[in-house]
Amino acid sequence: MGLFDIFKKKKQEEPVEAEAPQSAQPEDATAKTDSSANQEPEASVAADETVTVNQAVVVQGTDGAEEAVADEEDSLTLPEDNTDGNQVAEKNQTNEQSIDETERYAESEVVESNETVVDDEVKHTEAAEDKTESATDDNEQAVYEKGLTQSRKGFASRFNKFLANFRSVDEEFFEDLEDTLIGADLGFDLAIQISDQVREEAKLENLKSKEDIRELIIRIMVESYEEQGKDEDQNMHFAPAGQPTVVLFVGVNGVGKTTTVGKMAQRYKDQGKKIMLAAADTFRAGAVKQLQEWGERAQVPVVTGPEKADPSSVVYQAVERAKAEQVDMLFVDTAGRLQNNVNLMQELAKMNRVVKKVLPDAPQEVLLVLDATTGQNALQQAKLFKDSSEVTGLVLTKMDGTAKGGIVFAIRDQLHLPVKWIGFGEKASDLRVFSAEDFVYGLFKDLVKS
Ligand SMILES: Nc1nc2c(ncn2[C@@H]2O[C@H](COP(=O)(O)OP(=O)(O)OP(=O)(O)O)[C@@H](O)[C@H]2O)c(=O)[nH]1
Ligand SMILES: [Mg+2]
Repeated sequence: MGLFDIFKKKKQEEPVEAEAPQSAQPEDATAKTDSSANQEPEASVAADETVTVNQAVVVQGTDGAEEAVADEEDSLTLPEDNTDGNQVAEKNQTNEQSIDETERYAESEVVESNETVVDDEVKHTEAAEDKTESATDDNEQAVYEKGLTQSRKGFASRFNKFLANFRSVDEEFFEDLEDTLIGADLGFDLAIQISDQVREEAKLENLKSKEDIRELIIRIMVESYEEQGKDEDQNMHFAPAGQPTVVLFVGVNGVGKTTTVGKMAQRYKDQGKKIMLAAADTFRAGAVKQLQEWGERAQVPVVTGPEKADPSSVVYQAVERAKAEQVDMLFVDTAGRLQNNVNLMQELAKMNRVVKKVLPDAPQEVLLVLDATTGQNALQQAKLFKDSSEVTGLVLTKMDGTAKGGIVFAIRDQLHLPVKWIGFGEKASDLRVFSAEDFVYGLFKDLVKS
């Protein structure tokens, strides 16, 4: 069963009171939903003998990295937009503050385009939203629906505005469609590609009504998303039993690395695993303390070094300790900003090598953390990290704070890196294993009738 069929089936199973009048035939309701994408990942990496290393060499960091850095100083740049996200004050903002900002942002997006939205569609969206308010942590789909409220509203209002102007499938229609998709963060290339496909199929199937066109667009978005993800491995990878699984968290400043480490520590601790954290962000004042607070909350040990220590030496000590104490998982929090971006990339590469010297098969995962609210900027960051570190997957944070869920489509289209985790808020339970099914449903459920 394809992703779009699963989506339609979920729509069909929705409680009736929230339904809008039907205009399309329901799909086959007997097939089973494939929930494999939402399973907890299994161990899969083969064991090798570990190699002991001369600690002094590693701690001194004699990799020649510093010289290389000088040569390459100006050859890499990160997008400027994110540079002030590193303020300590911002890190200390309360939940209330950040929720307020999120709401203001989403409201301004929606208000801007709501004028032309057809009344019954707005009511339909609101009814569905009320329903998701009661989401519990146990119900994965409800968590997605709640977390994607802003994005769903944003998408619905963009689409409804676009379709309110719909008269016929002409050139103006395609221009508006492309603008709508780009506005939703899908990126230029994907917007054009989807628009071309809509053009082809609308003609082929001779679709003319607003409802048919609406469903066609969503179907093509979902199907092309599914098609592009065929070869992506979304599972987390683990070391064989008896060896620590090492996970490095990388990404620019302020994207949510430390928070994600804390959330994940809590999650796996709750599953009965023995967890250890490494505070390898020795650059930013307050970073170690922030991680220690998460460590205390989850009651897991945090390996730290002296102030301004070589981050790789902290990593080395942590890996040695994790191995000696037979922990199941070691999560390494890294800096989002060093003296410059080249230093940052060099440092991440060095950490990777240091881990391998103690545990040749580690790190099992290098998770690049991206902030969904930064849209296309996040894509640029990802390209840079992908080129210089061995990123195995993505964590997409702050999904609750964006009105443009289209970034998930753009990531798959342009990066072909699997989104493994998604963050819907600041609490530990707000981090979820990424599920394409729940995501697609949470984003589009108000746009397609059963
Ligand atoms: N709303 C929301 N906020 C989040 C989410 N994930 C992280 N945050 C917030 O984003 C801010 C930055 O998070 P950090 O974890 O400190 O980011 P970082 O990448 O470690 O930043 P540096 O250490 O400066 O590189 C904090 O206020 C977090 O609470 C999320 O999924 N949703
Ligand atoms: Mg941090």
